[in-house]
Formats: sequence, structure tokens, C-alpha cells
Amino acid sequence: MSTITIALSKGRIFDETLPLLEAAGIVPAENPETSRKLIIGTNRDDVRLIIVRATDVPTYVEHGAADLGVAGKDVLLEHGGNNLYQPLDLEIAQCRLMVATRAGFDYTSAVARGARLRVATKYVDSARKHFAAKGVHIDLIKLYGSMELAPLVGLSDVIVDLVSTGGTLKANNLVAVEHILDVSSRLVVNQAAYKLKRGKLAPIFDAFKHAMHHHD
Ligand code: PRT
Ligand code: MG
Repeated sequence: MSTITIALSKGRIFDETLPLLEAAGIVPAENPETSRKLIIGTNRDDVRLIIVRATDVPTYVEHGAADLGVAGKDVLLEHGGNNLYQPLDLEIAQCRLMVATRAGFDYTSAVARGARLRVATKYVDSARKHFAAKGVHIDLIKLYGSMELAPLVGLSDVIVDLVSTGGTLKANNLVAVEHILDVSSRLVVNQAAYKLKRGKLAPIFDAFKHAMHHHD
């Protein structure tokens, strides 16, 4: 019997994938928020979940340690998404990748006069591409979290970060000044598994598609 391993991250991706899994008849045996287990069984003997960091999902799937996973477009762009099938935009965990600054910083003028910008972000590839396309010269400062702090303590002029409600920016007296791209989470599938486990995977993909809010 071939087993299906699904890589998910805790938090919003797990929460928003849960109804899709249920539609496919897959119910996790434990809640990863309260369990310390990294391998979680399901009601199906042939399906298990592994709990990994959001940024590690593409890596597990690419190497075949998981057959499928759910990852944000932000994560896939930074990872490169090489060797991964991306059959479905699940339209979950939606947000926007944006440029933000301190409320007092005149971004438009800084760009207009060709100033060199210090950009703090976890999304270095996406940021580099965005500013290169605008012809803006930047110094990139790689961070792993709490980007919102950087402009407040003078580490950077701007940040590139995800925004959903805008509450975090507002709470830190920051403003979004530019939209880079819309982000949602995608189903990613290992290429070999896609072919070899097609019989088991196809019904899961179909169930996901039908459970989405709107589908073709
Ligand atoms: O949190 P952790 O460091 O463990 O890992 P992670 O941030 O990589 O994972 P997680 O679960 O927070 O995010 C997983 C995926 O959810 C991301 O890759 C995105 O595709 C998606 N997503 C959707 C978001 C958000 N919305 C979001 N709002 N990821 C992060 N945020 C953060 C954002 O970085 C900012 O700090 O939430 C804050 C802003 O939220 P608002 O609502 O205040 O605007
Ligand atoms: Mg997070």
C-alpha cells in the first residue's frame, strides 16, 4: 500500500487547509497546535501529515519526503519552485506583498530623486526583482521576522512584507506605499509522486477543487 505524506505548516495554512482535507475525507488524528508530534496520522491508514516550517514545505516536497504540500506564493517565489508541480491555487491564506515605510518617510520623493534605499525583508528575491524593475538602487538587509521593527529603529528605510488586515503596520506607525503582488497558497506536488501515485492523488485534488469557494 503506498502512503501519501502531506507537508503543512502550523497556523493559518493548517487551519485553512483543514476544510479541504475534510472534503477529501481526510481528518487529522491530532491538532498540531497542541500536539508536539511532527508526524500526525489521519483517519486514513494511507495518509499522514508532517508539520514543517512554512518556508520548508517546498523543500520536503521537492525531495519527495512529502508527496504534496501547501505553500504560499511568497515562499514559492523565494524557493524557486523548481521541480514542483503546482496544479492548484487553493486561494487560502490570502495577503499582499507590499512595500511599507515609516509614516513620516516620503517614499515617492526618495524614489523620484534616485535615492539609494535600504530595504529590510525576508523576501530578498521578490524585493530585488521589484526594485530592479523600477530602476531603484537598493541595499538589501535580510531578516527572518519582525520586519516591521526595521524602519522604526533606523535599520532600513523601507520593508517588503506581507500585509493582510494592515493591523500590524498600523500598530507600528507604518504605511504601505506600494503593492508588489497578491499572495495565496498553492498545492505543490512532487513530480515523481504526481505520476506514480496518480490513482490516489487525483481524487484528493478533485475534492480540494470542489471544496474551494469558487471553481471552474
Ligand atoms: O510565523 P512563522 O515564523 O512560524 O512562519 P511564517 O510566517 O513563514 O508562517 P505563517 O504561518 O505565519 O505564514 C504562512 C503563509 O501564510 C505565508 O507564507 C503567507 O503566504 C501566508 N500569509 C497570509 C501570511 C499573512 N497572511 C500575514 N499576514 N503570512 C504572514 N503574515 C504576517 C506578515 O508577515 C505580518 O507580520 O502577518 C503580519 C501582517 O498581518 P496583518 O493582518 O496585521 O496585516
Ligand atoms: Mg508568521
